[in-house]
Amino acid sequence: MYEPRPEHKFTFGLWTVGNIGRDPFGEAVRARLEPDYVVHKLAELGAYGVNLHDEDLIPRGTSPTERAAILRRFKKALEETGLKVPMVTANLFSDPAFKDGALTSPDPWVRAYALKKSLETMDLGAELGAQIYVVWPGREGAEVEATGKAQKAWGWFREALNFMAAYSEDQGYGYRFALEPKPNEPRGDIYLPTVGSMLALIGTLERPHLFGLNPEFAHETMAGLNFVHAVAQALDAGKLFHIDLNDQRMSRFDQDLRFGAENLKASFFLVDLLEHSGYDGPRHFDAHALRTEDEVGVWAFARGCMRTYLILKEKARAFREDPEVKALLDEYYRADPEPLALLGPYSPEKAQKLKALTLPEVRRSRGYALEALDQLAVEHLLGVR
Ligand code: GLT
Ligand code: MN
Ligand code: MN
Ligand code: MN
Repeated sequence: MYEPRPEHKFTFGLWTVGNIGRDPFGEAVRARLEPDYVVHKLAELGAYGVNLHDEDLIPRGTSPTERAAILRRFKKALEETGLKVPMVTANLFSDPAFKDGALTSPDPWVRAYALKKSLETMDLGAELGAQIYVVWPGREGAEVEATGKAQKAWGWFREALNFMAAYSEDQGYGYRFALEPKPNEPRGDIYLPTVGSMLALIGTLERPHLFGLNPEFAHETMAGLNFVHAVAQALDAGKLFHIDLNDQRMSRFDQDLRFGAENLKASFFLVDLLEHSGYDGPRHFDAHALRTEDEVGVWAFARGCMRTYLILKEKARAFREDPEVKALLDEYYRADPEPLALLGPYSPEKAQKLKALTLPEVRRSRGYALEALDQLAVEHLLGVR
């Protein structure tokens, strides 16, 4: 039971299980894992796919012959295991050129280079069968307001996204672009901090239907926001194109913890939402093993992410089928026909009737039984129901 299988659509990035444990204070604690080795290990563990940045697979400065050899080995591993590459993304944050932004650098040389790198990553992804292209604007932000860049950055970013979508159409790649918000880190403040800000930007693009979200648990949580609500909003807008699952404590640096390691209750309701939403895209774990771990710990971490998801999925099913939960929810959403007839689309008659409406006093004194409902959720989570 709770054995991960490809049909569960679990994916990891090369950069996640391949994380070498560097942090701002300490050097690497683990050796780099070869991409084809990662593919074999992930397949053994029951994952569906592996995602990558251009540079995770082809390090900067690789010669064309070396590039071809890496690609050959990687594709062979994919063929042998059946693992997919559903998503690719360009690394627009490591190169020193990107220190004051990539697609929103004040230097047009850098903006052009970031765009070139994005187009080449789209070519690479198309060769590997990727359908989703993530844009994480980690360096598109600032620590200093004196430049006035905050007013210009939107235009530059929009222009780049429009260019990329047009290129994808031109080449017949069929990408769906998933934009990933984050409030801060590595920049002091990132221009596109939340799911809501990304959704608003999408409405201003030339091909909005090609753009959606790649929300990350840790990123909304860092800002003290409710990730379940953010995902629900993206779903409501038809914009959940991809999702980065991990865990995080609020108000800290980006921890990218094992899924469910910290906020079990929020993870439970997130899985509940995803599993009942009709979302059928990848469940991507953008997390990494703790710096304390060796390679054994890395695979324990990866297996743990997937098992916790499957356990929570089972608990969410049991919770929704619990007769006591159902009874409480029936009562919670009970809808009298009288007020219902006054809601919905506008009509002048309804407006008249609404103005004559008197709220029955019992609507003020009623309780919503949320203590009982929430306790049932907790008891399911604790495994006593
Ligand atoms: C980086 C970041 C993630 C993004 C990745 C995509 S890279 O690890 O912390 O949140 O999803 O570029
Ligand atoms: Mn993160
Ligand atoms: Mn991260
Ligand atoms: Mn992420």
